[in-house]
Amino acid sequence: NVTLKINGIEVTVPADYTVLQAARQAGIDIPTLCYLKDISQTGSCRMCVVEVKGARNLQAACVYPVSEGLEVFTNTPKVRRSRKVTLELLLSNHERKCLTCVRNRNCELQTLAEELGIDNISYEGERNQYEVDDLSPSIIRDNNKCVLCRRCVSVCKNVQTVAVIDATQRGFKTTIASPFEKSLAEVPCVNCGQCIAVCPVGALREKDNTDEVWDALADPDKIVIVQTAPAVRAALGEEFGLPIGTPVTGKMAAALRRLGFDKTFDTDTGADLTIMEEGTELLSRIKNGGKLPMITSCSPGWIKFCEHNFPDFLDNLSSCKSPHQMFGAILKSYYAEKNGIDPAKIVNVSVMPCVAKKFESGREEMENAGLRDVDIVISTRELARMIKQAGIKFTELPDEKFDNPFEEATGAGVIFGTTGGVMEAALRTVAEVVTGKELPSIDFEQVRGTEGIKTAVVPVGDMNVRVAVAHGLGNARALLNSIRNGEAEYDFIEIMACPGGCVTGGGQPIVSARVQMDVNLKAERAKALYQEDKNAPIRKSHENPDIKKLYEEFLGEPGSHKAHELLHTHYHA
Ligand code: HC1
Ligand code: SF4
Repeated sequence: NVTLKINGIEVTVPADYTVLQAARQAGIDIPTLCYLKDISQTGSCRMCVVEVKGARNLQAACVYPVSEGLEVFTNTPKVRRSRKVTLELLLSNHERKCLTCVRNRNCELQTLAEELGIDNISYEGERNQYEVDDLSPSIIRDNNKCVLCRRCVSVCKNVQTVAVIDATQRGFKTTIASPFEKSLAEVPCVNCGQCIAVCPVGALREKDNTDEVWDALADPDKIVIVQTAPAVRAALGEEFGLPIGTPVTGKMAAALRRLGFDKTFDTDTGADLTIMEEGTELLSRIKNGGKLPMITSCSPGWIKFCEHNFPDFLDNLSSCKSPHQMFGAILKSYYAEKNGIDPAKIVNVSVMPCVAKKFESGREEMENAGLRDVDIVISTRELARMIKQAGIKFTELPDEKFDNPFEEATGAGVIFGTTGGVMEAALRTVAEVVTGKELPSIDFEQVRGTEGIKTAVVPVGDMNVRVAVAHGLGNARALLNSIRNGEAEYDFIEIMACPGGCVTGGGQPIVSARVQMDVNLKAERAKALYQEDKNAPIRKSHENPDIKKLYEEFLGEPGSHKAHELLHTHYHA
């Protein structure tokens, strides 16, 4: 530890802290813009400048290390003037359409303007004009609102190792763009949306599909069925002021009903179905000398990353469609048949924590008998917007259940939404199916937690199954390279494109850099899901009564011909 003085007050902090962290501990917020914990720490935006005793120039607090006896001043006239000039210059080249901006009232630039007391912009001058890139099915980039913080560049390059965006040109002409000014739709962007999640302003946003949902809801000829992904319930409440990590499953079901959906189902049911199919596939690959390791295929950002960067692993992908696609296919077949509904009248809407799901649902593989498995995908943020637009007071809603059938999915289904969850759900089922015996404990702690790559050897009957879990594409790349190079061998791998898994997907509520200094988003949201799992009356996918019935009445066995027709696909180069 070291002791320093901030604004004359002594504070003792760990020796590896920056001045920014030390001030935060002392209860003083230093404004930041380009800084984002674990992602971006360059001091380039100059918003966090402070005076350091003995130093001639102002110093960037986010990179300035603490030291014994250091004296720092965060609020002198010189500091305030410098920050204000920096911010006014930024604002003068910013399209200030706050009222119609998707980030209105959740914008770090707006907050800074308020906190720094900007009441006039004295540098009104020439402004760059850019065309909005809206060709991607998932992401819209509007450089007129970009503040050049480079947080998106950093997450895309360093965390995801996709690197399809970077700063181009110099000086006043600097922009963030893809090579040759191409659209994100024309480069190997995987649609993960992590760039949206880190953007402090409205320069990056999801493609909004809520109008299509409103239109379907208003059409008396359509039967509009909604399903919500496991991770949505762990974060939707944040949009309505509830603390991070508050599960809102019951209120969410109530809100969806009030929005006018004809049926409200839970993607967790699809997740249980996926486990039945994927578990069967794994056992068959192990027994019959099929391609190993088998790798999970529910994360569409990961699938696209694999197609672009690891085509030699495409046969390792499980042939299972992702849970919401499987469930969509079941709704337009089994459910339609059973209820005498013309499947062509069904509009399947998926609410996902993910923007890559918008891309996935449009893939040619994702259909049956000429009907799309899923028709419209909206993100958690878009659902929150719809609820607000409908004037529904979310926090005052009663807790309601999903609709019948598929009313109650299992705890295994719900943990799909966090890294390690698919693996744990699969192990619960595979181990019991193989041995025919109940497991003494179904908590696979080895694959939980936010470590980038987790590995374990799990006894399943008389086999030892070697498993690995990676989240974030940089970790996936490292794991796959170790297999390519012959340094490691596994039987079964879970990969999720987003760091943290779906709970921190690119479609989830956006949390400011300041809040993220103190809160581990991944862990807090995951807790909500583990809590729901723990309280679930049924915690194993193969014990889900609706899924059992689905096999009895319709699909036959897991891996049956019919199951393959509806629920599986093949990704090829
Ligand atoms: Fe996910 Fe999945 S867990 S991919 O992370 O397998 O998006 O939540 O819905 O489909 O179930 C996302 C989450 C989600 C699918 C499931
Ligand atoms: Fe990079 Fe993902 Fe953003 Fe595409 S969506 S630009 S891959 S961070």
